[in-house]
Amino acid sequence: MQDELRTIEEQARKEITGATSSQQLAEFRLKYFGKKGLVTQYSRTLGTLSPEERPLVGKLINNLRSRLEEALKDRQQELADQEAAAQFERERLDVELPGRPPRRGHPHPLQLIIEEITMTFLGMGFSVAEGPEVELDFYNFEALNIPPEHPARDMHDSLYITDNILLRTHTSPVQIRTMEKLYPHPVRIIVPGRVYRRDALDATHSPIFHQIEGLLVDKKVSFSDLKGVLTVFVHKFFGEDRQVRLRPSFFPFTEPSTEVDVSCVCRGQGCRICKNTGWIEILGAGSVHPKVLAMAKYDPEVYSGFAFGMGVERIAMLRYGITDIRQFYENDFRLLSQFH
Ligand code: FA5
Repeated sequence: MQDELRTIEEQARKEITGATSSQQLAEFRLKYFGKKGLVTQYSRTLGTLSPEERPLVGKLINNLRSRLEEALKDRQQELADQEAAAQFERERLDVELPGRPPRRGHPHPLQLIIEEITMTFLGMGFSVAEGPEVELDFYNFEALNIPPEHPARDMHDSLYITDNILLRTHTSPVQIRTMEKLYPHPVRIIVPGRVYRRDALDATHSPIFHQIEGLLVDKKVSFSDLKGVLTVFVHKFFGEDRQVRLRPSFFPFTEPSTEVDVSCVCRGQGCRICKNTGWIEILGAGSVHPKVLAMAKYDPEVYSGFAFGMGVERIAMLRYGITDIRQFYENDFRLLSQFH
């Protein structure tokens, strides 16, 4: 019997060591210690033994049982440790793996231009004013001396919402709104904003674009003040070596009116940007029309002023050498990520 028990123990130990899961260990327990288990069966034979043999064999069986239990426990622990180590390996985080940094946002090139121009005028004592993009016909046209049948309305192909409400075609209505608010105080504002026209989209036109309006109203403001302020702006924004040229023009809300050119980077040599003229048009301007002052209750006999309006996209195209206005709106990261 001793030999038999030794064989059982050897076999059992092999099975314990060979078990690779707790499931297999459970099966082992059943096979050896279950109701019909191999070791259990030996315990059952004790009754058939003589009283002398019984305690001896009983002890052998008990010892075998506890040795196997011990081995089983150790193997169980080993398997649990292995399982934990494997899980740890599976879930391991490589804390030294370089992260994926989120892409940094940055201002749109048009926003950069608006900020730079705004800062230049803030430095000259102007402040920023705003007005609605959905505007009354009165502010967009009538108060600016553009009555209903005036041909100047054709210059602004408008997007109407109702008979007398439209998307503003320029930032000039903010001139009137601000004068109404500030009367009788002097006015010195710039107005960056979005404007809308029924223009077809092409390389230099967009139905939605940006303007920056300027308005200065006070006593004894002359046309030469306009030229002075615009010259300072051009020197700051384009460079000290650039020249300013005023050409006569027409706007119903300014009198006299002018179109302002800046000398081209080619210094008059003639290039593609200036179409070989040596000059680039950057804005429209003029002395505020007496009728416009009167609309906002400023007495034209006492007050005078100047106003100007520039297209932000056109200026941004000049600054960055962009030849197609559509590039500003396409959100192409290859273009946008070049601006910081
Ligand atoms: C005006 O809108 C006047 N309100 C400007 C002004 C203000 C004159 C104050 C006098 C006193 P104009 O329609 O020319 O003017 O437009 C001004 C600028 O807007 C143009 O020089 C051009 O740079 C830009 N612009 C006009 N239409 C478009 C367009 N469809 N897309 C992009 N830019 C445009």
